[in-house]
Amino acid sequence: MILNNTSMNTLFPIANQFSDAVTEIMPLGNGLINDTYLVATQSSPFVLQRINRTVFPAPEQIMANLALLNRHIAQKFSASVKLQIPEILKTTDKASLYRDGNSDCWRALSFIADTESIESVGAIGDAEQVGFALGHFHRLLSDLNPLLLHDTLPGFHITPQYLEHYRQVRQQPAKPEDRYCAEFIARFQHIADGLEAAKQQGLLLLRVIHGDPKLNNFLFDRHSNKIVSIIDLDTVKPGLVHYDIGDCLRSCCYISESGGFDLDICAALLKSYLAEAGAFFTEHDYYYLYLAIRLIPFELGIRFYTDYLEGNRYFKVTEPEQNLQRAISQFRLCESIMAQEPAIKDLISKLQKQK
Ligand code: GN1
Ligand code: MG
Repeated sequence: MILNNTSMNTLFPIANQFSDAVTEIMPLGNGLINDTYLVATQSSPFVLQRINRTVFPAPEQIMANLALLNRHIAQKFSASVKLQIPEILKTTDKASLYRDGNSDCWRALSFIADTESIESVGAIGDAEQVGFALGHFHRLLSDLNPLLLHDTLPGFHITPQYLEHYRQVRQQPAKPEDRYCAEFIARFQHIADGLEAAKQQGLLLLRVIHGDPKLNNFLFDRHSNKIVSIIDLDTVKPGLVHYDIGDCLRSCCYISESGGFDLDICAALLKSYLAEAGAFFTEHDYYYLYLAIRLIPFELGIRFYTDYLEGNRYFKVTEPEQNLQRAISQFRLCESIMAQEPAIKDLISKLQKQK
């Protein structure tokens, strides 16, 4: 994205709320919800974000959760903490958020220097790093009462609700791509309930989750290639770690050439995840892993397809059919997962035995 002079002119006064030494502002990352910029200053750079108000109705709650997370991690023995998370930078008036003339909400976060994010897993070592980092994140927060956190996005990852909403907006499919999505959802709608039913029955417990641990939310140190940070913490809230594991695997195991699911990456990632977080994994947690791996791409496909039907109101697009194409990719990934069901289940049971 190139920033023209008009957008630059509107961003400078906003960035100046957080620092009086701003020199340059550049777009950062490729998130589909918030707008993110890197702000260079005469001292340290920082990250400036406009929080999407349609998606996150209560930005104060996001900031309160992030502050709690930072306090929780800060009181741990520092050598036991292997991940940094961004810190909140206050406005010159000491506020966590700045509301501009359009009532848009802006916040600033510390920038984790000398790191990079990746868009696809290049080597098994990357997958091991991601598994470790997600497991470590869950472990660091496993002694934080999830009910102390606000639910910043009610309904997030509650698949039956996404399905219900889809049913309300669905139309007669117009083209083959549409028909593929509609038929896929109709055929597999029975899988939507798995995790929520287990949660209702008390088989899976609420824990503190990240909510959006896709590959590019992990930051690798440029020199060591080790993950040193996890970002995008707006959806940290009470939930099932299974949502996180499913989301992390659907993004890391996606094979761009074929659209399939890479079992070797899955094996490496789960193994290192469990080496870190396995201590709190119960029999039920293991049992529901396969269902989670299958569910989250199905859910994301429904979310993309519904947004396409509703005119792309939630996920940013650069062309009108992009959410339809994104939905198809998720459903194809889900198909590949189902085709490998015996192998994935076998892998999970081997990991459980190694415990
Ligand atoms: C959204 O904005 P971004 O890319 O960090 C979405 C995730 C999806 C992801 C798909 C709050 O995250 O759930 O998995 O797009 N975040 C929210 O790319 O809905
Ligand atoms: Mg996100």
